[in-house]
Amino acid sequence: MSRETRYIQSKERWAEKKKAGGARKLDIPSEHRLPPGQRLTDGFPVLDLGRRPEVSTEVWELVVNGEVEIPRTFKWEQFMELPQAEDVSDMHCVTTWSKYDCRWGGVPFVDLYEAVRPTASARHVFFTAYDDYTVNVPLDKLLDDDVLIATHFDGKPLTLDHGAPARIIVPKLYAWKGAKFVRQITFMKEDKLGFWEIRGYSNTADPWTEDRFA
Ligand SMILES: Nc1nc2c(c(=O)[nH]1)N[C@H]1C(S)=C(S)[C@@H](COP(=O)(O)O)O[C@H]1N2
Ligand SMILES: [Mo]
Repeated sequence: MSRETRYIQSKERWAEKKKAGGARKLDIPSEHRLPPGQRLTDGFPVLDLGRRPEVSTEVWELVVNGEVEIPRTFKWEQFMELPQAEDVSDMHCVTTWSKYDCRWGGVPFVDLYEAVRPTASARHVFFTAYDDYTVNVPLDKLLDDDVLIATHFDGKPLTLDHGAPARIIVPKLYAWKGAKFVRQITFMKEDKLGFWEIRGYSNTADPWTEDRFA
């Protein structure tokens, strides 16, 4: 599938979800829902590098640059003017916990994509966070209709523990692929490994094939 087709399909699916009233509980039978080697948790574990940067929305900026026609630096108010959506998805951490029915709210990645217009040569995306965490994701994976730059969880602004003011959610990949406290999104021609990828974690990170380590 071409990138353009992927992007258009994703936009259409987001529109359908919005029409259907936004977030719904996923109704997948549980035996098909938990990836191999995972355990279901009721709580909401916090995983980070031991640093929780307190960045208020007054000073927060999101830089979007690299292989794009329109590089942008969003202040909070400008970012909130982008289209907003809610979506419910499951979260799978490589340390083996999974959490069902996470209700995230924020800006669909496809809408950010549309705002900055990545060039035809953009293939990879590199995320940098306010705690200096970094992570890389292929652009294709980010065009799905469940990828968000989330600012809300369960209808409330993100707490610091969970990545305030904004974090990336890529439900189909292990959760380390989604940067909390996101500060910069760089579109690139070539791939570049992030914090955990350098330390031996898988670059593809597919929970369904237990693709944990490289
Ligand atoms: N900036 C930043 N983002 C991050 C991490 C981190 O340490 N720093 N940890 C990752 C990992 S390993 C997981 S499982 C999820 C955890 O999100 P949570 O703390 O909201 O459960 O965030 C991911 N994003
Ligand atoms: Mo994780």
